[in-house]
Amino acid sequence: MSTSLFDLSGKTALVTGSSRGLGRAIAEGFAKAGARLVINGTDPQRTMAAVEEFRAAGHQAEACSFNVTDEEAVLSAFARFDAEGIAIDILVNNAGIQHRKPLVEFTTDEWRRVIETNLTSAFVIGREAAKRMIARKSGKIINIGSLASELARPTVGPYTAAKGGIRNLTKAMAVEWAQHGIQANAIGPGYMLTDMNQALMSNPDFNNWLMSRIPSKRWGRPDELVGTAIFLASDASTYVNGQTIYVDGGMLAAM
Ligand code: GCO
Repeated sequence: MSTSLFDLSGKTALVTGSSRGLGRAIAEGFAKAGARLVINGTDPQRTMAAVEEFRAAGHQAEACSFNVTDEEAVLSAFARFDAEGIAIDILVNNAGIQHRKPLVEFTTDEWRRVIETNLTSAFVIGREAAKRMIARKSGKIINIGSLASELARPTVGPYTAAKGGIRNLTKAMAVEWAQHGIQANAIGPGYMLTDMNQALMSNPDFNNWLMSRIPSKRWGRPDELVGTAIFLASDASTYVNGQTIYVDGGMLAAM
């Protein structure tokens, strides 16, 4: 039973792509707030290693390794949850990839891979989670967007299209599922210190440009998403729906 607005005790959270990066940070924050975690990743060994670390820290965690673009694997995962009585109270659609090059150089298959991983997977996993949340008249869905949900920059066209889709998929989820006690929202991380951005961090020209665009004059840390994620996953946001909250050091506020 929740004892405070931000307490996730008694809740089970599935965070896709949570063996590392932003998903790992969010999952760790949820665990510290009392949630049981279902850790997901494409690599079973890395996923299990993460689960062992959660358990060593005294948290409840289990592994569920699947590629979010593999619909059969997603359906099998939810069949397992049903069979084992695991109710996913909180879903974070975090898994995603980046692919940078001029739009005219992308093959259609490369386009599809980014769209499938970053957008379609959020629909498929969101649909399966929502079917069960509707039956329980309760649930939290948090999609991970990006500054690219609002703005574009050269060389990340497919990612930008996908993340713009995340912003509006979140609204679509909200307008259909809010009546069933589900809150669907999104977090738009700014430029965060993650493996995906390593190439950018080590590019002095990009880094100088970025620092000129961010009022906070620094990259964000993955743990700086945790407060917003707990807010959206908890009883503190029961009347918040369809929103994208940007955690970006003020970048979207600046001309
Ligand atoms: C890029 C980056 C960005 C960040 C983030 C910004 O190449 O511009 O990968 O997309 O990862 O999404 O909000």
